[in-house]
Amino acid sequence: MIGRLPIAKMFGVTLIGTALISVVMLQINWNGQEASTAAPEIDRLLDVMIVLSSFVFTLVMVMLFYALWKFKAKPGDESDGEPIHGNTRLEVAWTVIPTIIVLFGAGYSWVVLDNIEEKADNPLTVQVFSQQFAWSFGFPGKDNKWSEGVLHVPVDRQVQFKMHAQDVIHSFWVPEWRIKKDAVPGITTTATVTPVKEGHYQLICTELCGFGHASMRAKVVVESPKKFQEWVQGLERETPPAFMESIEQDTETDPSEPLTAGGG
Ligand SMILES: [Cu+2]
Repeated sequence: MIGRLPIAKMFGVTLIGTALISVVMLQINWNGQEASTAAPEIDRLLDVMIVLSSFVFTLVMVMLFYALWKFKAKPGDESDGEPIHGNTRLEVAWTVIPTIIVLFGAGYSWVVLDNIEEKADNPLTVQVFSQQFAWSFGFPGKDNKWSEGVLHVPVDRQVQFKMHAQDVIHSFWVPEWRIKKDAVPGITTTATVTPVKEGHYQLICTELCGFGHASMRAKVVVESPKKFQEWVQGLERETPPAFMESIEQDTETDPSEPLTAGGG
């Protein structure tokens, strides 16, 4: 019985269902505005994943409802179901199709990650210090300028954020930039972002780090390079010694880069 499934019809219904669900799902702006070079690439990847997931979901639903309708017991039928000894074609199909989908997703994600993390010629390095429950930032230059709770960056220039967690694991996330990166005690992790839209954003801690986690936010301002320079020069405080020490002590996750102290 199972050997004579109406494959062509079921596949047709699946394609129509996939198209309908995809059209609805792709109308929704899931991630908000795109404010970095990485954002459109990540959103495109999400769109492709939405279409693939819609296909898998519809295929499973079509087969489920077909089985419910086709193999339903007649009223009063108390007998056991027909013994089934497998179906080679079906088993090959449900192994090969998901394998192709997963390998495609992995390959595509790899390419996107490679693109968005590519190092630009003259990136700005900003040290990011996270602690329960606050963010602060160290800027390049001899005097180790330091800002608490407010991060300014220039527009259209790549920024390499070097994370230094002071206590537990935190995570750096500006939704409009899409990039998310864990700050792990003892390790320097790096988030690479090129902001492309001036404006005000919010840096959110996205790793549950204790009682004050929900309020662990910082103000982000993307502005012209000139305004950014003025703002950095206007900073009065220097990075506290304990934070400077954490820069020296943390190990880099990318062994090809030497340790840099003081945001140089
Ligand atoms: Cu947190």
